[in-house]
Amino acid sequence: MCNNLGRVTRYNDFRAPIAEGYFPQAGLAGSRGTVIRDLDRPVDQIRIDVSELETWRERFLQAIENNSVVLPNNSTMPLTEETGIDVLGNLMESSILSRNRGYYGDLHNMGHVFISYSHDPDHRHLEQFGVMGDSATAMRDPVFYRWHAYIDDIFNLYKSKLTPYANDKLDFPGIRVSSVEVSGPGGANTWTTQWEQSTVELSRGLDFTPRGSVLARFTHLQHDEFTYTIEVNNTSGAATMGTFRVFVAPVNDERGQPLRFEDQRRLMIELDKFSQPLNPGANTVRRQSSESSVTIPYERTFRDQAARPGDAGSAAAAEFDFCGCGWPHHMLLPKGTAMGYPVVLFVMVSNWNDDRVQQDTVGSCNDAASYCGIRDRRYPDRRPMGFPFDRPAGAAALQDFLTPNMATRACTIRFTDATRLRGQR
Ligand SMILES: [Cu+2]
Repeated sequence: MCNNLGRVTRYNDFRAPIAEGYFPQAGLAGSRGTVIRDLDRPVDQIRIDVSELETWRERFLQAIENNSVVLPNNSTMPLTEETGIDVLGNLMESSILSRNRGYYGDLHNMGHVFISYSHDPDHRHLEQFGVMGDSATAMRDPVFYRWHAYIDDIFNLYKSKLTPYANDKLDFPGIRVSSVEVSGPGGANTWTTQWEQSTVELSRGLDFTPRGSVLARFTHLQHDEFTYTIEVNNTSGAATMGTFRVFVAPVNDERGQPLRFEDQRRLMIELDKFSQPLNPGANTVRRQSSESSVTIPYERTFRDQAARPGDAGSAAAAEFDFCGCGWPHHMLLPKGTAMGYPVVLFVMVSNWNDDRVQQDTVGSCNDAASYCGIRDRRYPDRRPMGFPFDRPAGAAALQDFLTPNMATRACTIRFTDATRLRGQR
């Protein structure tokens, strides 16, 4: 939206041409108008019809409609408010955790596979899979966002069947958030972004043997680091612990009209989540953007993959890979615009005693736990991912949704179309 694009049109008609087909050798124009087709590629041991994908989709939607899933012995298991989303997630991202792989198939991943072979479904052109077939490259293809918009929509369909959170689920009696603001080089409540040019060593990733180092220079988005300041009044008379949940969302739609809350909540971006002791009385909580629970440091996003220790599949290799999980920190904030893109900052303090998960959290690389969880442990929050925006609410506007333990602040993201070299100011 900062680039004057509309929201993504979901890809939900598997018989329709994909208008923005992407073929790396030819760029965006390469395979415009491709339709996914029945796959028969013995060389990849893949033989599956598009109708199978449609059958899985129908069964998944039926599970949402019935609020229950069919098990392999043909009995049904209800989806509960506590674990329903996990059951559906495990059907969608098919693995041994799926309750019925034979029946519900492998919808999300096979969508990628169908699209990635749409240019050569029967291998007659001896082509390999396209970028959608590998999670390292899928985001290059515009259809990635259309496919995921549809996956999101399916889950939202399930969430829309749940009762909106009542005040007892949202409020934290005795805890009042009187204000939230951000400060940084742009001043109060103005975030600043620009381009940054970096150099990465690529020689290890090439399939020819270079004589020396191969340095690639690339330009990417970067933001100036900032600080949240949150004023919290604890009137409960005792010290307590709060979970701080920080989000940002656009204010207007593509036409510049105010977003309805139902649309805005689905555009909420989680920026951070952390727990913090709250003394009786007034508390000023400060938090640095670099501490975000959704991101990993720049250095880890671009680290040398050849440094992976141990053999493939070993504990050391798995630990290395887990440490690579997390949103790239340089992309924490949306790009913004030169004029200053209007957004709303949201913070909520929920009761940590209701949120916490009892477990020992040994291990490293827990700094992006919001998106990645903790390795070999339970997800470290009893509330659903995206809480409190994971389900529809009755409110017409964000302001009507707020309970006293929440606060918002109108902010802008100001983008400067200039490039600075990494490591220099
Ligand atoms: Cu995907």
